Amino acid sequence: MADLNFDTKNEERPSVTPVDETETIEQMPENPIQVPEHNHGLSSEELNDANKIKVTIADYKTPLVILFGAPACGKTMTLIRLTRYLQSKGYTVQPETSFRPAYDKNYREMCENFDTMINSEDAAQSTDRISFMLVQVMRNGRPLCQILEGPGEYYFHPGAPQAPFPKYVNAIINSTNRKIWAIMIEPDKTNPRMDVEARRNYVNKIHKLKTKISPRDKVIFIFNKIDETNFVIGPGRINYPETMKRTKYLYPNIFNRFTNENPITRWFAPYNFDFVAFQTGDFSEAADGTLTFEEGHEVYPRKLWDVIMKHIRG
Ligand SMILES: Nc1nc2c(ncn2[C@@H]2O[C@H](COP(=O)(O)OP(=O)(O)OP(=O)(O)O)[C@@H](O)[C@H]2O)c(=O)[nH]1
Ligand SMILES: [Mg+2]
Repeated sequence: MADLNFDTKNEERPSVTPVDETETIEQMPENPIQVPEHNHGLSSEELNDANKIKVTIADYKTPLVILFGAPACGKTMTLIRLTRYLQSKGYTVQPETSFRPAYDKNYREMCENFDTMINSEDAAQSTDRISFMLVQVMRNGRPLCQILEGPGEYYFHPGAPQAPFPKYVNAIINSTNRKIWAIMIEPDKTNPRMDVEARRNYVNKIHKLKTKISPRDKVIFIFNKIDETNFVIGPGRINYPETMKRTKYLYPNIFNRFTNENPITRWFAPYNFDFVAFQTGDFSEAADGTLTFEEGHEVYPRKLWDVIMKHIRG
């Protein structure tokens, strides 16, 4: 049984597995597992075994942009910032309702309240509730790409760094969609779970991923939380050489598997990925303890979107 299900209209694809709609974690308060707030919506079976997680990518032709990164590196907020930017520029960004099974009430509510959530200033409202999200970006009714956001722990778990990817991640890796891997990194001291050892282990996980991704896929490294570094000269004006140097220091050997092997182009383009510095926004704690979000400068999502579009076009 594949965890990644495709459009049932296509006979050759595995179909969505029927599920017991009554089985929700809300109805199982006696569940002994400590469930992180943002995993609400997963069935008890999925919570007990990540290999049971079911996702469906109905559109297996439109390219997939996968936000890949450790817990709390900023995947959800990146999706939110990018969505806000795209909507302000006249793009349609809408969640794919079929992505999660019907028992995931949390997902259904996220789909119904997507615009409100995207525009909320309460950062926790969005990041705690959004666990899985697949959105479609359209321009003039034409789909351009789908952006996939998932819990970081299923890509890299600092407490279980050797854990293999759950089945659904492998299924996404092996899906027929053309893929753009947006691999996220961040400065040190911005994420308590990502200490020196965790960052080294994360590099290993990225290398593992590299062995699985298709040569026609593209890779973008997103250095998020750039506002927490000294490399910002002005909005969007980044000291890129220093940011790269810092990345190599914080994540030793991270780019080793991404060197450009082309004998001609490698002299002026040593790597085969794009590198984008990013800031989703400013986060401040309000008097009542809630974390408020103020979106960052537009230049960041604009540049990121430009790079994504470059890869979508070819
Ligand atoms: N300084 C700064 N902090 C950020 C930025 N983006 C995200 N953060 C912080 O990182 C936290 C986690 O962001 P999320 O978007 O929820 O992270 P995530 O990768 O979705 O995390 P998981 O869902 O647990 O995998 C936020 O609550 C912010 O505190 C940024 O651009 N700058
Ligand atoms: Mg998240």
